[in-house]
Amino acid sequence: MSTTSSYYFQYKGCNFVSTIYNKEHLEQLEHFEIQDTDVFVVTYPKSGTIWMQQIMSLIYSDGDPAAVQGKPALERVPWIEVPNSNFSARPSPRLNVTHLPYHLIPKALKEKKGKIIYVARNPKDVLVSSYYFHQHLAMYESPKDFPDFLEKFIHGRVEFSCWFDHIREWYAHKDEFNFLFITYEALKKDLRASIQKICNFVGRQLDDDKLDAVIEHSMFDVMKKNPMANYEGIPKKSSDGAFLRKGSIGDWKNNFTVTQSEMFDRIFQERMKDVPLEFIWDNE
Ligand code: PPS
Repeated sequence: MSTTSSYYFQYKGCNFVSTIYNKEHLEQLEHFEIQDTDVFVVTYPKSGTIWMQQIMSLIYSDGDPAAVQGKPALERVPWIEVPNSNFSARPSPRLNVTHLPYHLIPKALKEKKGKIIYVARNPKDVLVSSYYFHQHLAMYESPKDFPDFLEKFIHGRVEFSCWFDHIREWYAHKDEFNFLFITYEALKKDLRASIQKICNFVGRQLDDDKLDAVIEHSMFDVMKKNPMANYEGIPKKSSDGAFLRKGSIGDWKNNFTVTQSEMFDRIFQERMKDVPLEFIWDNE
């Protein structure tokens, strides 16, 4: 199916899916009052958002699994850009996720109120994850085919626009915030060390038993079986679609041709040449 013009609307240069978001809410959220205890996990879609919803819920409940078994992740750690996210009425500490680009975030965050955790993932795996997600979730238009989706992704004709702009803009402005940068791949390779880093950043101390519990309930297989973590209830086009799909590093190798990969690498080198970030592209 081709993408119809009313499928997205643009707000300040960023693409939003019309059936999920609205301009009035996006306008209002720029003026949200921020408290020092507020935490915002910022991701480009498919970079580890629901994993971080799980990790943050567990960190703030000292590893108590009941915290992630009684209420859907969407209610525990909402996306602030979703109109019914109820930000202002929620009690402190407010844990949030967002896919917003830097220039649409609540302005008060730039006064160094609240905390930002930016989670990045290598963009080839982001693209592949997003491709299957669009194929399977009912709320999205299905991509025509992989080459077409690749083209759209590179040019930012996807929701939340261009991956390169998202990370470049956030990284360039990171010093304006209380800011922690982590990666999906670091979470995969050493979950314990990454969780400890997050705990230090948000000022939560967990002893070894509590840390073990956070790790156990954030593992892919455990999350996949937890209906409050895996978004089981979201309508699918087919039964094989899942938020927790493969959860691996390097699945892009099963989807990109050599030519597509080399083309992507050239664009990556060009667009990221002045950004001092290293990405992990495979699981070796
Ligand atoms: S969304 O729709 O933007 O909120 O998606 P997001 O949560 O950012 O990204 C989904 C991908 O994250 C993977 N995921 C995990 N990987 C490893 N371990 C755990 N616990 C985990 N939880 C989620 C999920 O499987 C998606 O990646 P792919 O590559 O599609 O499997």
